[in-house]
Amino acid sequence: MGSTEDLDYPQVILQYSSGFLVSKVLFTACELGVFDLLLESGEPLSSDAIAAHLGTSTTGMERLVDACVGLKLLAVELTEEGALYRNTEISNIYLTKSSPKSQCHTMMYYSNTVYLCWHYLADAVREGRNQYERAFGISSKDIFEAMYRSEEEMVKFMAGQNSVWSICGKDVLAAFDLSPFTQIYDLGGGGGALAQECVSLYPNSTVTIYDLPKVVQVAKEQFIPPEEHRITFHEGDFFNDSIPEAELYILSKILHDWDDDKCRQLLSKVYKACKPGGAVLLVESLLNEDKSGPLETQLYSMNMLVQTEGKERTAAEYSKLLEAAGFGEIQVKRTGKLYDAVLGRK
Ligand code: ASE
Repeated sequence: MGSTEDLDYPQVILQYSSGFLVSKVLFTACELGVFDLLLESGEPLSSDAIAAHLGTSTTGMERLVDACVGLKLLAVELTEEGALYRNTEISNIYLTKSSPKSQCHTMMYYSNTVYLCWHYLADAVREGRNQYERAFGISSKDIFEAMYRSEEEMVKFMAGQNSVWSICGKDVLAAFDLSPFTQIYDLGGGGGALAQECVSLYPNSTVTIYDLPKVVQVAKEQFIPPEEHRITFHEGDFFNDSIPEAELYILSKILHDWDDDKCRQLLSKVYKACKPGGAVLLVESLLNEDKSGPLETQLYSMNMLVQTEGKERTAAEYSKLLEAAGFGEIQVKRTGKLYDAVLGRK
């Protein structure tokens, strides 16, 4: 147990209370294209030059880049011409739009959608439900009707969801040897970044992205290159339409959107469709058994409260859901990164 000497408690509380300020600085620098400009320029720039290029005020930009230096997202050097700013390695890799590991789309989704829902966190806790009605004035009867309320919102969500797989995709797919399964369905596969990681890691596999028709349309047109013949598509609603037979079903960040009843319903359907000897792979951020952490997962679970009908769960909770649907030989692999893997067999 930590004693009061281990941590400067007032300091910790003040840091926590300004956490959202940190997020907004990061989001704003991304949104305005500060990191993109400093990558493209190839040389350090003054805050006035950054402001001029991006069409912002000089007074605002100076404060934004200084705060980014404080966060170690930028580095500053004092020269005769004044302060010059450049990207750090982290921002070059994760915060520039052109980087293969870019997280900019996640930043935009958090800044423009998630952030607005979190304004009503107290209401969400009081009522135990998501906050689309308060945040956006729309019904939340069907959460994906609400989440995909415009094509723009849907594309932002798909792009954001895609970007995490450039960081954790390999780990969750290599957690188990999936090479015996060649015929794979990615249920709710969205923009298909995980499917792309899957066919690259398992060259003999073909992955079918099963998602709502409007999602599949956009995935085909904007996310999956037409020459990728190992990825195919199936338009449908996995609660109301049939699920075709396959050897492996991937449910990546699907069960966390739904309550236990809906999860059992979906898993039973998957079990019936699954070939004997086949399996289901759950990709989720796992809570500790006593729910004492990881903090990131606890926060994601709060986000599931404000945005969905689901929650983040422990490995035992997912195992129970899988067993209730008929799956056995359940194996859990923690990757040490944000997302983990649970495999159940038929
Ligand atoms: C969902 C995933 C997410 C539904 C809504 C969501 C994410 C953000 N909003 O299945 C990605 C995970 N990030 C967080 C903060 O939960």
